Amino acid sequence: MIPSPADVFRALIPPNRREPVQASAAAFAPANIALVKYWGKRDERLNLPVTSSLSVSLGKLGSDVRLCGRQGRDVVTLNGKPLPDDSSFVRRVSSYLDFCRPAAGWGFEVTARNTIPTAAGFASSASGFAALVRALDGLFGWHLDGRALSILARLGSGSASRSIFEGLVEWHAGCAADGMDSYAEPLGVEWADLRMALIVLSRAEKGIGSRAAMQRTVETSPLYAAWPATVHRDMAEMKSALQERDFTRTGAVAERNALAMHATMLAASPPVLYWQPESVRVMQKVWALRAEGVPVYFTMDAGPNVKVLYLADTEPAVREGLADWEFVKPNA
Ligand code: 2P0
Repeated sequence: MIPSPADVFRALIPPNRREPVQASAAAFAPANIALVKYWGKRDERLNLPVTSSLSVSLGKLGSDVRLCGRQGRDVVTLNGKPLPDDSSFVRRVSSYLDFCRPAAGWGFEVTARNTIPTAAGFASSASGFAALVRALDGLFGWHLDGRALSILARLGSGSASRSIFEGLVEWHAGCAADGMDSYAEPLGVEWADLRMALIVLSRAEKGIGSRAAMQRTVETSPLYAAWPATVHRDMAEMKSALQERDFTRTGAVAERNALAMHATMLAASPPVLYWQPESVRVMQKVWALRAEGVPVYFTMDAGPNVKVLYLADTEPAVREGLADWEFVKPNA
């Protein structure tokens, strides 16, 4: 029988660690941007992906979460604003917290702060759930290892499995029905000069969330059949490019993988289009810079903003080329 998310929690959390060991706990987790994307699930309840994926974390850009217990319902504050109980975010967080309430009537006070624009395709659910899992680990004294934390974070949001770690991270798709082999881990490659900048085009909430868009793509896009093989090939080439610190190949694979993902979702019915005219202008500018000899590549996720990939020594040329737009550099 396929386990429920509650069964996964029960399997991973020691039975004698169901009560808080401290009054409150806080944790940070970085956002991450995929260089080879996760798009499509083989199991919706456990957030098990069709394919593996690979990301780079964004250093100090991410989510801080502070947690403490309280009597009664959950109270969630995001970026200084208390959220209404019936907001979709609170409902999602509360159903996740249901897996670890010590007793009925036990609530949580969750104070989350994102250092990255929320819900504009900058992966705040990934860093948010990863930070929440780390804070729960502290509050209850679970002392879980990275693999277990990654599995628990995945139950909140697939890409959160990768935000448990810093740097270059691979999320193994796994094949087990219970998902115990679907977790992220560091790739083991350090590349200090690799840079990713965020070009902020819109801080507005996106029209369709990635969860629904992913499902629609899997169910209706005639191009989805080609996606697993595309990712399989891109993962192999990306890993070899990263191991060799080959920037041209790394950038080329990241860019083509992102474009293939967007092409696949464009073919869904109704189509899923996250690009704005300004997104296309940035992509064309990146291509123009490359034609002038500046090694710079882009990737895009489920939102209109564009992320650019370059090496530290070309930063002046990249900043100058993209000076028309707001340029957010992690770790700056
Ligand atoms: C990624 N994205 O690999 C891909 C690329 C967006 C585009 O993972 O339903 O919020 O919570 O598992 O992780 C966004 O999807 O989806 C995402 P759920 P998630 O980063």
